[in-house]
Amino acid sequence: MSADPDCLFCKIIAGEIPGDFVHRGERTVAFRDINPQAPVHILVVPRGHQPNAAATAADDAAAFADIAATARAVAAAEGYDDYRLVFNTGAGAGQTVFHTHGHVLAGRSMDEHLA
Ligand code: DGP
Repeated sequence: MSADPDCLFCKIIAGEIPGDFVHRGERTVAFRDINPQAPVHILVVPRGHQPNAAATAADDAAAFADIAATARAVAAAEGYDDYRLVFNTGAGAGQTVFHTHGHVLAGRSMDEHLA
């Protein structure tokens, strides 16, 4: 599986930078966001480096199934059946770390609209 030596999330996956992991799987990992926006804010990250969700969709669509399954599992492990799964895709959409990741958000009202 490819890794980018300059990528923050590749470094966290490799253990070069600490992460508060809640899941380490064959194809995905999950760790807590350093700047949580909800009581539960976990990043679900495919091990293989892709710059964003659009690239993953183009090159490894099956990775989305892995991400979705991991998101469900980590939310359930935190005690939540209801959660939000968000992919910021591209700098214009607010993406700041260019390794595909889904944000799992839970534990507060998600009633507000997205835009
Ligand atoms: P995005 O804006 O969608 O690219 O989200 C990137 C997220 O990554 C953002 O919510 C903050 C989080 N983040 C940035 N640096 C670190 C870090 O070093 N460790 C952890 N756990 N999260 C980080």
